[in-house]
Amino acid sequence: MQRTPLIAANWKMHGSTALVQQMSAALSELPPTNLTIVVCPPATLLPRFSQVSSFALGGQTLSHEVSGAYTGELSAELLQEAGAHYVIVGHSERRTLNNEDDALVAAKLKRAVAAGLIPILCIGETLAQRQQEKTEQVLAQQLDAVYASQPELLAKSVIAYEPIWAIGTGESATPEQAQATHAFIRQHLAQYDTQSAVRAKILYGGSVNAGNCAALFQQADIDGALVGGASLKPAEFAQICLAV
Ligand code: G2H
Repeated sequence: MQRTPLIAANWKMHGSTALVQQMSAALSELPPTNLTIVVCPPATLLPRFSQVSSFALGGQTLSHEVSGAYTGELSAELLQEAGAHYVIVGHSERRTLNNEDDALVAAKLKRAVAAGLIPILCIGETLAQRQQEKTEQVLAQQLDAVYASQPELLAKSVIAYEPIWAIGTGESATPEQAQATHAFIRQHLAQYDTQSAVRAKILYGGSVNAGNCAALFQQADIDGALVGGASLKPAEFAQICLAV
């Protein structure tokens, strides 16, 4: 791993004040390293984290608008006020369940960067797309939608490759599969900005756990992980952080 690693926890619509306390305690016991840890709880729990010296906080989505009559939405500034420095953008669950298309994802990422949040852009293919050997085409399209017309945003982004068939299924991509896809992503990013492509952190996500993370982290183009289910178990999430 050439770049400094980053591991993010995506709690999705899970968690509680008790879990905030347990996670804070578990992460505060980790030895100091160059690893960046980001915890993305439901937005209502962000202000419940009182001691965030050993890790950063992130939102799970944001509005592409600055402010206004958008009932139920959260702006970048509101997330920041609640303590977030990062925000997940374009998670496949948002793309599927909330009909977020590539154009909206691009607008959200632009808004996040403009406000000073670091976006974690999620991209990934379905099982059918992989079986039809369309993985690279799908990922290229998702990346082009964001960076082709605004390549300067790449230097301010983190990318997360999350094959949809591996999300919450217990079936992670093999380290070799993930590495091959990460290498393709980095090569594609070079079309926008060669220096930023070398520096970009590309996380792997999809059923990462304490048992499979070490082999993933050994791959040259895997710079960390976006962890869902296993991030709800503070001891296991801490183990994943120790394995990087
Ligand atoms: C993928 C991941 C976190 P899980 O969505 O973003 O979740 O680790 O449960 O597959």
